[in-house]
Amino acid sequence: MLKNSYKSGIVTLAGRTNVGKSTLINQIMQTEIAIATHKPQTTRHLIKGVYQDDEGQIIFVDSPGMHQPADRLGHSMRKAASVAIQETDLVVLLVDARSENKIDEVEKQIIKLAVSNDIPLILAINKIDLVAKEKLLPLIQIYIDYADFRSVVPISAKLKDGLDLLLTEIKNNLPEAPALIVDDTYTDQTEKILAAEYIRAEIIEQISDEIPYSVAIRIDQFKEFFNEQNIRRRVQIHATIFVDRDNHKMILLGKKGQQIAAIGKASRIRISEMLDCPCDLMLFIKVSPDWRNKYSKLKELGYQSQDIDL
Ligand SMILES: Nc1nc2c(ncn2[C@@H]2O[C@H](COP(=O)(O)OP(=O)(O)OP(=O)(O)O)[C@@H](O)[C@H]2O)c(=O)[nH]1
Ligand SMILES: [Mg+2]
Repeated sequence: MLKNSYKSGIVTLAGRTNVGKSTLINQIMQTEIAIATHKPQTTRHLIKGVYQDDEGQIIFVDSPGMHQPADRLGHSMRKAASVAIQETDLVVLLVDARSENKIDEVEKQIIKLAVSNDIPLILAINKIDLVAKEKLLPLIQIYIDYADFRSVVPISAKLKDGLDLLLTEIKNNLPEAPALIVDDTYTDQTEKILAAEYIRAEIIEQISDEIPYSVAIRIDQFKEFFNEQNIRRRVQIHATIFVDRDNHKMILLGKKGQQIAAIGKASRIRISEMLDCPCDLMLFIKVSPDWRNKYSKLKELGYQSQDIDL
């Protein structure tokens, strides 16, 4: 009986920057496939996670927070987000529960893109752990007056509150269809991509001001060592951190190289956990002026021509 009503489809998590999209995909997937930080504009590319249960399979797509782009990287992030909103079966619009009682321009654009492509929307009010319950109703009212949402679900991605209901509502609004992914792929994020992203997350967390926006990571070497039983014993990673300017390099290095050492140490611990084996991590810093506006550099770093295929 279950098989007959099996639901499947692609679901894009969209919204302003910093509303908790990556936190939500990680909580649903129960593993860190997308870095989530306290700073805006953390996610730069589309990140897919395959969730399944007895009732269906959902391919979640985490998208970069919509914002007005300031450079070519920003344009590429925005393009990725808008592709993800248009080429999907359902959009979950995430809104921060602390928002003022008005719809942001960026949210209007997301709604417009979805509606003009006939894509149903679900509204998820996130971070409800941070506001008084009475604040939610007026906020929800503004959104439901503005657009047609199939459902409205208040959640706390951080505390995993409301996620079961959100999953149920998503499945209710997906087509009856067989699973799209039949092997055990659960994400398109490779170990290499995740290693680069974990290093970037450490830089975002450890370094204040605007430097994180000017940073990109390239994995130059990812060498695996196996024992006689073909079990991976160790991984050796060399990575280059690109920055815009000389003084950014100095700040990243820190006094006597202490800052980069701290970033390396914390990243190595996180990467080892993800790889489930020890890893050696060598970090290099390179100044690449204005890389965020250079098409070839963006391509090399994987920030161009995104599509939704897994
Ligand atoms: N208190 C609280 N904090 C949350 C919740 N969900 C996310 N956060 C925090 O909000 C911040 C931003 O979370 P992200 O998941 O990186 O947000 P995002 O929408 O992916 O952001 P971008 O990728 O930059 O657009 C992080 O510090 C999260 O810990 C929540 O439900 N409650
Ligand atoms: Mg994100």
